[in-house]
Amino acid sequence: MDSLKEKFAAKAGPVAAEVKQLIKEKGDFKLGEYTVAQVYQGMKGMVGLVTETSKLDPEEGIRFRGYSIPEIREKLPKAPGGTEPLPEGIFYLMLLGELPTQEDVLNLGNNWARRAIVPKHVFDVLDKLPASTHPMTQFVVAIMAMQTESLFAAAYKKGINKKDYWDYVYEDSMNLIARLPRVAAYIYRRKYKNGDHIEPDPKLDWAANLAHMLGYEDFDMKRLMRMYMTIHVDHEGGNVSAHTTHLVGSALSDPYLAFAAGMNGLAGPLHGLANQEVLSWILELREELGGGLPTEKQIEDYIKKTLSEGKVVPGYGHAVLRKTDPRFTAQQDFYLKYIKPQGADDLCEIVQMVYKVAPPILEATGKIKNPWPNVDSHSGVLLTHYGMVEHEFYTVLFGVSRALGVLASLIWDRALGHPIERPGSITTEGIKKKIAAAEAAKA
Ligand code: CMX
Repeated sequence: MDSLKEKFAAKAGPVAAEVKQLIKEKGDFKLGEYTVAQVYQGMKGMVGLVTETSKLDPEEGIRFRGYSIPEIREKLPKAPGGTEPLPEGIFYLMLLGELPTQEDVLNLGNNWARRAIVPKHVFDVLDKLPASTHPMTQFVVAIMAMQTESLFAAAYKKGINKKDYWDYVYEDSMNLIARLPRVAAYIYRRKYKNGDHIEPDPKLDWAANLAHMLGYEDFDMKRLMRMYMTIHVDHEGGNVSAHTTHLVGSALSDPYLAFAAGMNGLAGPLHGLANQEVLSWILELREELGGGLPTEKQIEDYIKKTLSEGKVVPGYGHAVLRKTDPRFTAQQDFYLKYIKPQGADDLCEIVQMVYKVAPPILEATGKIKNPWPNVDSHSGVLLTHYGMVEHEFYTVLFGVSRALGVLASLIWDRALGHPIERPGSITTEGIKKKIAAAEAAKA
């Protein structure tokens, strides 16, 4: 058993026993009430599932096991000479609830490097797809093709004790996380670099190796990739990709099936695909205005035009957050710290201008609950700055990072013995009857 798994096993047993006791003793305790609006409008604010890895506060943003984004950027171990955290560290933190040491992240990185070999048939399957296939579709197809490797599915077929589910889910999750960078890089090089593939370098950390296999060798892109992979990992359990992975996993579908389902959700423009949409939106804005830096008034007019056409302004708004997303702020800080001192970048500057202009316009609509930017608002322009201009690929990077959070959660789901998820539903007729009965009782 690897050391991370040993530490997890030691932790999971007592937590599972505590949760069982909690359900037994306090199972009837009411956590809240919900409204007709919540039932119709995406269950916002309804507490309906337990997620151990992170918690989102509407005002303050995400905390991973209690640590905010600025705290994890400061406290998590860094690569030698590096200034941004290693994603290995946030996975360790989410899984165990403890900050890792430098040695812990090194061990985890080596563990993933040992598991990183992608079976050949996965590449064969990808090679059969038309090159025009969207990178997110290719990503999901590759994850599904890797499902042949599922240790959970194989063990379940033979017959396993419930208490051992987490062990196989752990193995599948670790293998998946280890292999995703190679798969993502293969899709990128196949689609955009004439299939000129780059072998992994097992001496590099997980995120730097991803940058290397994508074809970006400079230190700056590796630093960006470490931060990018760290800040996109998790956003508590209710977002589409996390919730879908959890839901599908609750049917004891193996981690490949569950994660692929989650990635189909991430590929939606209201969720992860927004990072691609933001870049397209900014480029269209620039093109329409003849290139260069637009004025604030021009940006204002462009936002109003977007709204008047019944479209969303991508990168703005959030289902839970009610302030600027700290993941946006971290990326803004990255721009101001590492890029701007070498010379301002036009697209990054446009993002800063939109940040100034958009919120009052969105607020003035009177219906948008959060007029502030989310994570997707800034990520594309940073990647573009370092030469990754293929914006259809951006959501795949989001997906590679998101694997760390949703799979850490899936391991916990099975360790805690969560049952199949099956919320109740109601018809509109049923709602009307309930309202009428309550009003009649009052009269
Ligand atoms: N531009 C235009 N209209 C917006 C808007 C935006 N950025 N954000 C919300 N609205 C609209 C909604 O479409 C809704 O309109 P209708 O009442 O006509 O249907 C209204 O404002 C109320 O929506 P809300 O309660 O404020 O927001 P939701 O919780 O329904 O949706 C989100 C949240 C993120 C889907 C939405 O803000 C949005 O579409 N933003 C743009 C896409 C985006 O950036 N998504 C990425 C989110 C982060 C991620 O998951 O990666």
